[in-house]
Formats: sequence, C-alpha cells, structure tokens
Amino acid sequence: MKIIEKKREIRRAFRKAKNIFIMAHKNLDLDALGSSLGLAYVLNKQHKNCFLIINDKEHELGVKKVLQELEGCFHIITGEEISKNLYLRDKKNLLLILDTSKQKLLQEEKALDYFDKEQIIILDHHEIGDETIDVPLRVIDNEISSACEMVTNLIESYHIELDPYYATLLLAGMVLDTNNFTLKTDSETYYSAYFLSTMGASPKKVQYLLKQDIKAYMERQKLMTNVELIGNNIAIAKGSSYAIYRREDLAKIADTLLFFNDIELSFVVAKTSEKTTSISGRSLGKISVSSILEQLDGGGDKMGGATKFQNVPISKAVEKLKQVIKKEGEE
Ligand SMILES: [Mn+2]
Repeated sequence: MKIIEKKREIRRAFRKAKNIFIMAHKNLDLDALGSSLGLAYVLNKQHKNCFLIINDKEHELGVKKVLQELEGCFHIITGEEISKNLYLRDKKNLLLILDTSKQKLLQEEKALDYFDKEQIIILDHHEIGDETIDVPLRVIDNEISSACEMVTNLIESYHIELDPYYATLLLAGMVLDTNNFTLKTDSETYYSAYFLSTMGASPKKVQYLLKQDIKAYMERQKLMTNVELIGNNIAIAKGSSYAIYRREDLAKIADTLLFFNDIELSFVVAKTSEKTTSISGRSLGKISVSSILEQLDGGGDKMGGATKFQNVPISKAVEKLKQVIKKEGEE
C-alpha cells in the first residue's frame, strides 16, 4: 500500500493529536533520523508538541553530525520520559513509528504500552513479518526506497515550504537507503529527490553527512579481501577472529558485495564482540535472506537480515551458514 492512499487518515490523526511521539528503530541511521525530523518539522509547524524518543547511547557519524547541528531544536526524550510527557486528557497522544514495524527493533520497546492501538501509526518500508506491530493505521510499503521517501510524499501533500536543511536530511536518507539511487529506485524515487531539490536540498551537504570514517572504511576493506563464492551468485565475506566490527558495518559490507556482477545474495560473518559471531545478509530479492537466517535463529526479511551466535568461532558459523544455503538450494 502506498502512503498517498492513507494520507487523509494520517493527516486526520495528526490533526486530532496534541502530543506526538516519534520513534524509529534502534541504531538510528540517516533514514530513520531524517524521516523523524522531517515529520517533526512539519508537525511543529502545525503547532503540535513533538517528542523524539531516542535511547541509543552511541550514534553513527552522520547521525551524530545532525544531532549536534540541531541541538536544542527538537525535544528529544528517552523511553523512560514518555509517561511524564503524555497529554493527560482526551487521548490526544499519538505515537509515530518510522522505518521499522517490529517491536523488538524499536528504540523503546515498552513505548507501545502508553498508547491505544488507535493512537499508533506505523510508516515503514521493510517487509511485514510475524513481529510486525498490528495497528489499524499503518503503511508498510516495501516497494518504496526509504522512510524518507514516504515522509517526503506526505510532506508534499501539505503544500508547505520545507526548510532546505530538512529537505537535505530527507534526501540523505533516500541516498543512504538506495545506495546512491542504485537500489529500490524508480521514477517516484527520482521525483521525490526532485521535489526535495526544489525545496533547496543540498547534494553537497548530503555527501558531507554520509562521509565515512577512513579507519572504519579500511577495516571494512579488510573484510572484503576474504570472500568465498558459492556457485557464482552467493558471496560470503569472513572476518578474522581477532577483529571486532560494528553490526552496521557488517550490513554495509553485505550491501557492497551485491554490487558485484552475478552476486544475488551476500553474507558477512565476523565478530561483533569478543564472544559474539554475527552474520549479516543481503539479497537483491530473488533469494530470501530471512528464509536462510531464520534457520540459524535469526530474522529479517527477503532483502536483508541478521543473526548471531555466542561462543561460536567464525569458521563454525560459516559452516552452519553453508549447510543451510545448501539445503535451501536443494529445495
Ligand atoms: Mn530505512
């Protein structure tokens, strides 16, 4: 379902609410943050009290830059502070969930307790799963590039002048999730980018926000040098047992592997802590990542997913993964 089909209901819910809580997934990225701030900007203009729920203690580089630049501009609270910021009369609270639909991925899993189902709206571009939160008003469109594109569509329907800074943030989220307009990009994605550009979005600033740390890049490159191919379409990158990576980095490497000719499915197996071996998977869509990783106690959707093991060496994790891939291939 497309967001435009639900825009009336969504806007009506916004109109009725006084205090609006906005929350995205754990480990904020620029799509989660950009869509949250883009909406908060518009809702503030409609004289709503917006609260951004952020529990993350650490942020990736781009998110850190934005939060620093906007310090004091938004009301950011932790999950624990929800209750004291609720509007006390007439059910005028609203919870907006962006860029995920799964409870255990939320910044604050307990946030749902404070709201009736009718007071929760979900806007997400990942696939529906068993753990998807069931509320009457949700738009889960996994054809669209990003949460930022969804929010851009909604903002466009308001016919308001968007501040160039927020247009830039929304564009950054789209650039991130489409990997520079190479994945999940169609004419509507370009149209949204065009719209943001007319609002003053700056590609140069987007580039600045998405700039990576050279050391982290070098670490990732090391992982790219140890890649095993299964058939000609599945790539598995393996970390060395003494290097510890961030989970986001594994996902980024898996993304990068999909850029190579013939590769349809990619996995990265590496340590994410002394005792944890993690696997991150990505797919172009033909073979489902979740159907493989679920057999290894992980989760995700068709396009991407992850799992982790405690006290399992990398070689053993790779072996388990290969067994499941083989089994799936035979079916
Ligand atoms: Mn996203």
